Amino acid sequence: MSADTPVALRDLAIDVAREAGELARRRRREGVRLAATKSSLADIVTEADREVEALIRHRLSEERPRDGFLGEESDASAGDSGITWVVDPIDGTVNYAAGIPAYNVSIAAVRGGTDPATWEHLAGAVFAPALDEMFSASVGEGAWLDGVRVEVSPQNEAGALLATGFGYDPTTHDGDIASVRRVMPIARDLRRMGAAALDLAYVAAGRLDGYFERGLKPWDFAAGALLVREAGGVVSRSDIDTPRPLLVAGAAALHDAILARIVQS
Ligand code: LIP
Repeated sequence: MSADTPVALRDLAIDVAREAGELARRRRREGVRLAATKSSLADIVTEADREVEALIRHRLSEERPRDGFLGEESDASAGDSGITWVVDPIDGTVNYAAGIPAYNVSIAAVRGGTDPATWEHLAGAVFAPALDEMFSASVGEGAWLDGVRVEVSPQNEAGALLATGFGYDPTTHDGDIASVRRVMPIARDLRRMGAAALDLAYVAAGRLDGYFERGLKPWDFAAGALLVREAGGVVSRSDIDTPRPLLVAGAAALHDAILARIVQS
């Protein structure tokens, strides 16, 4: 059983994310089959999502049987170690099903239960199999991309390169597009990659300057939020008592500017 230290938890997350990502990539090459739809016809789950989460769950319970588990595709289980694994087996599922390589395996270890408001982020790994890139972090030890330390980007005079996302419910799109309209005056351009953990990993690595999205699930941001914070950035969640909390991430000044433009108007 691995130690409870953040570094040991990070290293376990890296190992399991890489193994799970290789499985996801193999299944993608073999052909992806839709298993079901969830909140809407657009909210899909593939057989690979379920198989990859089962592998992750098995490997983590083998190594740390007393930990809790909160995953996108299976029932939550409370542990008694005080540590919970928060897992998105394939983040960017629609991309994955369409053959777009912007997908990842996101694994985070938190101290606390299934409520993100109680979490102390300990460690996380975001692995992008198609690009063979491993982003990782452990609290107090910085954020890393394939063994190289990364940091959020400084203010850019040309404007911020931002990313956002839209939910699967078409009735929410007008409001999200209104938020985009309010933020664009401080942006150089906008990306919509369809994988929240990758958006957050790219903010941590300075590839994106900032990111904002409403309605993310805990497994979408659990690992990526730690990456951004350990890379010197700020991640906030507001409107958490609404059905679609707002997550904003970036260097402190840009984070504040994005949040002010979305919330104040
Ligand atoms: C996705 C997020 C993305 C968001 C999608 C969806 P999934 O997660 O990564 O940022 O815009 O609506 O929530 O469903 O691919 O795990």
